[in-house]
Amino acid sequence: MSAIDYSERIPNNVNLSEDRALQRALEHWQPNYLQWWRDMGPDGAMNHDVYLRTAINVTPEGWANFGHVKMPDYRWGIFLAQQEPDRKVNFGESRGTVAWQEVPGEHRANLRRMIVTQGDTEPASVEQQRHLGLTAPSNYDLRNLFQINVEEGRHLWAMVYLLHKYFGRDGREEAEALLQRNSGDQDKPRILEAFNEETPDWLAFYMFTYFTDRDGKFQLNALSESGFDPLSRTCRFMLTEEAHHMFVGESGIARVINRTCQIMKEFGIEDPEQVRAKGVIDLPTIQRYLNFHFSVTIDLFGADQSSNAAAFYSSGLKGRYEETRRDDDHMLKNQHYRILEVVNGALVEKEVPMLNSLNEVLRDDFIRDSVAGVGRWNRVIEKAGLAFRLVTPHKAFNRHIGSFADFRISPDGNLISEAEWEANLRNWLPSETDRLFVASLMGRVIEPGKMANWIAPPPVGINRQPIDFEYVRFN
Ligand code: BYC
Ligand code: FE
Ligand code: FE
Repeated sequence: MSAIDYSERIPNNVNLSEDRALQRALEHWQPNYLQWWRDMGPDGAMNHDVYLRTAINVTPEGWANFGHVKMPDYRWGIFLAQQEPDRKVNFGESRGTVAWQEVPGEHRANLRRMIVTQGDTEPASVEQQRHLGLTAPSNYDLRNLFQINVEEGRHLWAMVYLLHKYFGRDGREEAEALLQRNSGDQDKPRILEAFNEETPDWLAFYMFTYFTDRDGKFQLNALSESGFDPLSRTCRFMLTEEAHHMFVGESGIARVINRTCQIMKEFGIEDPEQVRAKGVIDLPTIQRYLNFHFSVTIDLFGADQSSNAAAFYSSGLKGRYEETRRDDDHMLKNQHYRILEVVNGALVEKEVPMLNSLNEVLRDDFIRDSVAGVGRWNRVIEKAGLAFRLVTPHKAFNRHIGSFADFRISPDGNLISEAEWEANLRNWLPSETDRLFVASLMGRVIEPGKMANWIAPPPVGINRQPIDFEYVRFN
């Protein structure tokens, strides 16, 4: 069952044609999805021929092929990773029992909520990115944007399949609602805060795909440990697509930094205003964007102390990052974890029950992974012989979720007054002026091989094609 059937209206490897009721329900949802894609998907791009990869197999070897397609004709489908024989529930109270192929009644509400939350982020990101095609820095980048967009669309399909197949009428209603909420909408916003922010320019886009898609990596990894086997298999396949999204972010920022450093060296300038005058993005602005996207993204892990997180874990629904590779009892009942909290005007460590801290555990894993890539960006600056270094802000900085939300904390982790916060805000987070400056650089460059002035070319093309390949053709 690793090959995918493309002869059906909805490509799948789940034998959809054998479940006529489900097939009908999904075929009924499909035109609504396509309507949403036309209304809320990439602006003005429906007729372009885009060099996209399409999944054709769920085994790691040769799982995708590439070719020019118009995005509305992309074959969004339902692909589950191969079933592992004799898979067990690997953590929590039911540890050791056979993994569930149906939803355990007592966990139905929690499971639905998690699937809906996961599903909601996918179309949200497409909505956030819908105007970026109009200001792409190159034909190559434009293609990468659209590749990410169609795959996030497929991730929505992945969650909608689970809702339709396993949650009956309320699942179908949730699937409809996923097309009705919209990013940033006053009345019907997306569920999680970061997905209601704007992604107004390409610096924001690369930061988003570096940090926020990485939340996807960690959440999907935790869900791929689920005792509910269909969720596990769905998420495992989604993760194979996710790697490219983070690559676009990491390499995108590296190219921006590379170009800025090149100009700084060439003209022997360091002053941000002088750097800006050359039409490239100064490093302090990149730092402020980093601060914003990092802090908004770590909010996505939820509160540091969460009884929801404990319940999701104990009931075997959501594990830790790489749960099955960890060497402990996978119950965590009497274990503890150190979290930070504010006591008498200072951040102090406190030992709390591990089960309630699992959001924090995942956040800390995410932070370690994020910091590694920031180190790679710094090597680009170092190679250019410049002293500037990017840093990830303290995890308590600019938080809106969890125990730090009530305090003002500087990027280096000091509790500060409201006045100090206000006085420094424009040094720490992108100001209106920063955003206007970055926006002023965003002109559309689409001739194959050409790059906008503010970004270096990528080292290699996509799927071994040259950098000046016509990744997107315009009609
Ligand atoms: N914004 O007990 P807590 C991706 C709410 S990204 C707004 O800590 P919990 C992608 C929370 O709902 C991966 N509200 O919550 C990336 C709760 O509300 P109630 C997305 C928030 O449930 C890029 C209350 O605060 N996947 O795939 O333990 C492009 C107390 O919080 C937020 C998932 O997130 C927030 N940031 O943790 C495309 C996986 N945080 O009950 C795609 C599924 C918390 O008091 N979701 N709240 O009304 C989950 O596992 C959990 O829902 C969360 C939240 C980890 C998100
Ligand atoms: Fe996704
Ligand atoms: Fe993604």
